[in-house]
Amino acid sequence: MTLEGTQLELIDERTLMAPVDFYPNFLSPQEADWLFEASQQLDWQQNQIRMLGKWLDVPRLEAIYGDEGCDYLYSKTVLLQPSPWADPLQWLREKIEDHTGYRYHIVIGNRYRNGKDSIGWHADKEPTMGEKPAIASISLGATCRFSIKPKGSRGETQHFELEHGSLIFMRPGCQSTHVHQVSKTAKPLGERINWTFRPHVKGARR
Ligand SMILES: O=C(O)CCC(=O)C(=O)O
Repeated sequence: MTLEGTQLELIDERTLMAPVDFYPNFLSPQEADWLFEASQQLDWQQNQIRMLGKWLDVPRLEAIYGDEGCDYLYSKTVLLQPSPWADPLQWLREKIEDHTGYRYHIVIGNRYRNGKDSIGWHADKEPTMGEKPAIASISLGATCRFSIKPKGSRGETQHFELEHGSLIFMRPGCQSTHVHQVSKTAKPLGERINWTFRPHVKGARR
């Protein structure tokens, strides 16, 4: 049996949709304001990454909180060592766990100071997260454009406008099939803080 063109298109559209769930109003405006202000007081670092034989500043500030011993190494050169959970992040962790039904052991923060800060196309595939991690990502502050596309050349890029208080949930398997980014923009853009909640193989059992 052969499939007609329209049937094939339908199948492609369905299978290539990014495996994410988007909740624009996950936090109330009051919760989002409180978390944004509390996040600004936390411990932010300017890390360096080794690329093409050079050490370069990561184009954003970073932070990590989490269970003891849950170190996180990415791009083979940037080692993040978690501080114990800060109260506002522990509150957010429990809210996200209740909502998504998954457990998270670390949270990595990205602080984009303006439109020149960014994160390039990547998938989060570090083995310390285990196989097929669920990743929950919270946005605070300025709205940014989050883009996601299938790996390889097939399928379209999808864009989400991540507003203050929104949650985008990347389902298990998403990191194997898709890459994502937040690109630079020439438009004037205020500060934005993003928290990605992730599992870790050394996480505390709760
Ligand atoms: O800032 C964002 O929304 C994306 C962050 C991200 O892609 C990551 O931490 O891996």
